[in-house]
Amino acid sequence: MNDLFDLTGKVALITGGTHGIGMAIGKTLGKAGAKICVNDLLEVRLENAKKEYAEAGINVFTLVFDVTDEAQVDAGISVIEREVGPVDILVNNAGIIKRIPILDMAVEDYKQVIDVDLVAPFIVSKRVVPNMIRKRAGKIINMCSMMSVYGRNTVSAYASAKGGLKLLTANMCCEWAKYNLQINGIGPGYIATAQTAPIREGNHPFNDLVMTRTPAGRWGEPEDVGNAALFLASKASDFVNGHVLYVDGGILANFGYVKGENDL
Ligand code: NAP
Ligand code: GCO
Repeated sequence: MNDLFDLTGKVALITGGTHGIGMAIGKTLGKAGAKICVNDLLEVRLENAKKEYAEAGINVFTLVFDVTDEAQVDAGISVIEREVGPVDILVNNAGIIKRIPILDMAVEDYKQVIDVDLVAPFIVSKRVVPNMIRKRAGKIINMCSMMSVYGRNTVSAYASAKGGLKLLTANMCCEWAKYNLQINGIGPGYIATAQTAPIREGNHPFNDLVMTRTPAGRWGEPEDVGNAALFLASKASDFVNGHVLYVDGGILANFGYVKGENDL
């Protein structure tokens, strides 16, 4: 049974894996035996992450590149292929969000979110996949969101990107599953990371919404997502393709209920 989740000898790239969900995925896949590579925009983030991974017993390979820049992605992946090996597991995790009402949002802001959250997974996957096709094996995990299926006020760019990423995942499956590549998404609900800190900390009223809409009654932890990523990165998911696995404590199953109402 353990062999199903053994990633020994696999090379995994987690984009933006220097903290939050990406780091939780990196640690989980690393503990399963994968060689972990992470990139970020800032060297200082990578240096800090290297120490944290080392405390978890993981010797992470780090490099700076911007996932939206095709030339930087090509150069970065070339370094990984030369220094570590061809990428077997790609986690398109890097992402941003801008919480701005549509009428107040500059087109440039909208485009920036689309570039990082939707175009970048296209760029990085295009660069990594040829070696996966050559090897007739590969795993791609696109970091979607419950906002791949829901909208909410102020996150139009983010939901547009994550909705698109859900269907980009489906299209990657249609084109690459025949080469024994499995391409899936993970759709986290509300997870306690730096990205959600502005709507979670300091008794923010959004906390009440998350608590009443999440049947599990808690914010998710990055490790909850890391565990789902291990499944989608392992042999256990070899016949799962084009799927988005929601890790949301039941939010998508829940229309909602009156706060404080006893379960009937
Ligand atoms: P986070 O704490 O903001 O981390 C995002 C990471 O992406 C950071 O390391 C960031 O680097 C990196 N990044 C951003 N733009 C980049 C670029 N152009 N090139 C390279 N790296 C870049 O976010 P998180 O909460 O861990 O979320 C990780 C992923 O899960 C994102 O795709 C997010 O949309 C998704 N997600 C999060 C939640 C949640 O509730 N937290 C729920 C659903 C989906 P810097 O720090 O250097 O900018
Ligand atoms: C928000 C949150 C969400 C989460 C996540 C939910 O402002 O609503 O940031 O977008 O990040 O995407 O799945």
